[in-house]
Amino acid sequence: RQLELDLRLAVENEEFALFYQPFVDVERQVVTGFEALLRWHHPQRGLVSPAEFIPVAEDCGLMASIGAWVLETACRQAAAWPSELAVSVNLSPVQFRDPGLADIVEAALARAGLASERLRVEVTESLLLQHSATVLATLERFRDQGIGISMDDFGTGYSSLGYLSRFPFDKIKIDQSFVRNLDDRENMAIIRAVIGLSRAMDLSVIAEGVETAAQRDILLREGCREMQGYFFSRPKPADELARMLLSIG
Ligand code: G
Ligand code: G
Ligand code: MN
Ligand code: NA
Repeated sequence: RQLELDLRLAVENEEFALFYQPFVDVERQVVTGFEALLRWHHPQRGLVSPAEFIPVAEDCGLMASIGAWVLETACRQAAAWPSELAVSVNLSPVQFRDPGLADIVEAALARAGLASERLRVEVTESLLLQHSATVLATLERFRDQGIGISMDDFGTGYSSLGYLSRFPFDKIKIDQSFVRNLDDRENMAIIRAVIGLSRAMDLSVIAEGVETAAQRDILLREGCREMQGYFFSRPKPADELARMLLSIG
């Protein structure tokens, strides 16, 4: 397929970039960190969404090298930010097939000179279905190093609540599909349940996809103080973010 061929060239030609979207602690009114979101500048097609090319990369064996590039770049760029800001990197389940993933992460941190406490990783529920000892061992190494682990898109996959206690997560991300329509009683009930669950399990919680002041206010009232979404900021190119941080700095 053409996309696969183009993707192989993209790795060599470094056509990738990271955009960053802030996490906001709405109660304290501060930015606590940024999620790194991969972008591909295709020479003919322009910006291609990761939703389109990551599944291809996963199928054709390119995810490991793209994922390593993301880790390397995110750690290096975050090392230049103020030290209270964390960077959060999405990891594909495919990357966990390599038992050396924790070594790749440690090497990226060391080369960047980034404290491990400033890195967090985001994994989806599908990872936990692999039922593999490697996955648990890698996540436990992350935890032991002080790297935060977020369960991304919570509530959209095969969430077994047992997974939440068996794996060393410290944060749940409420999927944007639940935030989108808060007038819906079922969505609201799910959000309440997830917030309650996070409290009971001593996990922090963040709501994704917050687009309006009304959504922000409802979530805050329900006890979710950390949020992410277009209402606060769209994902921004790394250089634009660096300039913003410098001018605030
Ligand atoms: O940023 P955007 O909404 O277009 O991202 C679409 C999807 O791609 C989301 O599910 C997001 O988690 C995923 N994604 C973005 N960047 C990365 C990345 O660096 N690695 C992986 N594995 N997924 C990513
Ligand atoms: O799967 P993950 O949660 O990592 O994907 C995050 C995706 O959601 C990214 O592609 C990002 O660009 C997108 N996103 C972030 N904030 C918003 C928002 O407020 N509204 C919508 N529709 N998408 C968002
Ligand atoms: Mn994510
Ligand atoms: Na998500």
